[in-house]
Amino acid sequence: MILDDLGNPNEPPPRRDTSAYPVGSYTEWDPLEEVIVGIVDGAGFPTWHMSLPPVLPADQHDTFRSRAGRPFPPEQVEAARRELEQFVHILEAEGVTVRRPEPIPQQQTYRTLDWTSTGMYAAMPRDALLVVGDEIIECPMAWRSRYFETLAYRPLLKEYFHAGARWSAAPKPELKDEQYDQDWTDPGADGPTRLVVTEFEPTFDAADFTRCGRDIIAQTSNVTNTFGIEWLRRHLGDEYRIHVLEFKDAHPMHIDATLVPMAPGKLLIHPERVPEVPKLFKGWDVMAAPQPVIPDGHPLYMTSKWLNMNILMLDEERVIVERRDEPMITAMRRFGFTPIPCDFRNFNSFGGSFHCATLDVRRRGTLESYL
Ligand code: DAV
Repeated sequence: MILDDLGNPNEPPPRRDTSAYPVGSYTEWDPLEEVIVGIVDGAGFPTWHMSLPPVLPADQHDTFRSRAGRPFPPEQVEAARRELEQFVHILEAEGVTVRRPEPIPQQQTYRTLDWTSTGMYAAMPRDALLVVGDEIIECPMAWRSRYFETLAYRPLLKEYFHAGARWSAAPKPELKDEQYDQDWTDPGADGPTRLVVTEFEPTFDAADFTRCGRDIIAQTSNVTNTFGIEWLRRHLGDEYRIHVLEFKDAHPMHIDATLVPMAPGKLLIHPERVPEVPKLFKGWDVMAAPQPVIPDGHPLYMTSKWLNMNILMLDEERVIVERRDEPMITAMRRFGFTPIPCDFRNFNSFGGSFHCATLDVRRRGTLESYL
């Protein structure tokens, strides 16, 4: 036996099993036990700000400018709400416990020392909260319209804390003008990536990180800066390795429609944004996502059509996919998975799909190395 300086046995730390914790998730694929599913109640166009054009589809800028601070079209919100209900039923039927946030006012103007804004929604828990191991972290989001977003989850966060979870929040950003590149111009679809966030203070969205046990893959984006990634790296400590990868994406925001680890040894990639499989994933089976099939006329206020990649794993086999996305359903079967279809196209309009709409609070598993 090896003894340390104090004469205690120097053994490796115990492999922490998530079953002992109310919050516990190390990967994107361990068996899902509890999940938060977002809500579209009160969802609205945010106050216009220069952080939006770098990521919104070009044909949506005028809509966002003219409807800033007003609700999204009620019939679309209603259709998305019905799809969320279907999604919840499917998850529950598959044995997953589903939790929901509490609506907070979104169209109410709030102010800090430097600026005013209205909110947006509590539809995408994946962006606002990051679960790593037994800890749940409130993210320092770069959009002023998302400044208070985590308040919708506070009843759940308090409950998880009382049950033994570790609950933390990154330093609350100021989001002053210095946080945004005031000279930002659009590099164009093929141009070099030019991010609108500066390194003034740490900001990140959880959706710019994807978890593979001890290895966490990250990207800088129009909401996540190097300062934010460094904060998280130091906060998480030596147990985790954060790898920052670069993709061919002139307008990056969130990694979960670009690089999607689905199971140990199985990786889904965007066929254009990931022209070469990152060396880290050497030896993994890689599938390029099939072309998305969302029709051109379907409103997508905030994203590209590549939301087809934004899937949710229930375990190493079952995967939730959009019901009308036949090419993806076929591709998933061929890749060895069991697709579970769910209608979600109306929800997609608001900027995300199954991965964005969820936060996996607990997946049964232990901390392992997969890369
Ligand atoms: O492809 O427009 C979507 C990511 C949403 N969290 C895209 C990025």
